[in-house]
Amino acid sequence: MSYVRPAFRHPALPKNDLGYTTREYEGSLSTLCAGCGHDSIGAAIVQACFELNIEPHKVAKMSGIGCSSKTPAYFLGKSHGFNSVHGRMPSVTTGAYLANRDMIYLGVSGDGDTASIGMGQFVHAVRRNLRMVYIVMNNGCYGLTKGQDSATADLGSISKAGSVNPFEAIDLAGLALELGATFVGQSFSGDKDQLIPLLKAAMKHNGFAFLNVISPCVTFNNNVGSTKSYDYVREHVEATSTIDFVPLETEITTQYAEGSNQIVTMHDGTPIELHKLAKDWDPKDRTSAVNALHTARAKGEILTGLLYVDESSNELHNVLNTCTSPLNTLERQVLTPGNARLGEINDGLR
Ligand SMILES: Cc1ncc(C[n+]2csc(CCOP(=O)(O)OP(=O)(O)O)c2C)c(N)n1
Ligand code: SF4
Repeated sequence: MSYVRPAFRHPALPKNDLGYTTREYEGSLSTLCAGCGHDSIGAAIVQACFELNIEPHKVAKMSGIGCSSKTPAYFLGKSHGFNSVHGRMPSVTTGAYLANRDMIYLGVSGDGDTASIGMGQFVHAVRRNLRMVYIVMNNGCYGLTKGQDSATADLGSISKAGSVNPFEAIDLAGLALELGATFVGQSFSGDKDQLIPLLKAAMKHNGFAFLNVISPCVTFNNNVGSTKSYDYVREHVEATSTIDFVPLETEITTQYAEGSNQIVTMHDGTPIELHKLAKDWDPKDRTSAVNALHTARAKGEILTGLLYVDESSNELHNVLNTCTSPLNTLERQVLTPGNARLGEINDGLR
């Protein structure tokens, strides 16, 4: 069986401003189980990058280990990629980002990859506010190693084998908010109308953009009693808002009832328009977002949408005042300025 897509494409496929069709943003054929939520998230990434007119070579796909971490092979086949070690995606991305701030970093992880072995790495990436999109494809289990409960499995959730999970779940969106994340969104792989604009907004964010996406594992965690099955999630999802991503040059003309919509301006000036569904929640107020999450959890709901955004986010390179050019573009003279300069630096440290 070949996993390479045929080169044929329909001549009438729509093109974006760069003259590319979605084919230029696809990867090789997926080897995941048919119906796996992860493939839907990959398809949403393809569509978001197509709509944002992103040059594929400007993207670096970073991942750890797991079915989720395999997905970068199935989207953006013309982009850079680094499939790292289990739980180590954040540190590898930090290194790449510090060496080259000009790329768009798309980090893909699983709930096992992030909430267990990679937890220490994850919290520091949030804290440092590096400019990346961090997507957790959250199925509540370790899909690649045959479906053991992960640390995001809900208390009382029943596995395919019939065992009841005795532990409280780690809420990654809540944790990211507590740690000071400057962009926190939550979504469902089966809701591409919400996921695509969320991904676009995340890619425009000037800092760490966290997206926790519930992504059912059809093979090991889609049974009755599982709180990460398609049926359960569809029945319990509660959207905080719907989002319209407004291209920079387009005037916002739609009218909504007062108090129901809110404009968020991304770093490059791009406005996104949130149509709020929950009255007492403000996406620019961290405490309000934390409260909304707690309230939803108490009611057994899964809150989705853009939960929180800090428009004035100050990303890592600005904080560290680092070199503006990618390190691989620096000439030898800049990298080795000579003994006189070294002497000045040493004198400054005495
Ligand atoms: C250091 C190390 N420990 C354990 C494993 C085995 N392992 C591979 S994937 C995985 C968990 C995958 O779960 P998750 O990150 O949730 O991704 P999913 O497959 O569910 O998408 C584990 C424990 C490994 N590859 N490396
Ligand atoms: S085992 Fe689960 S997570 Fe892995 S590809 Fe299959 S459905 Fe997806």
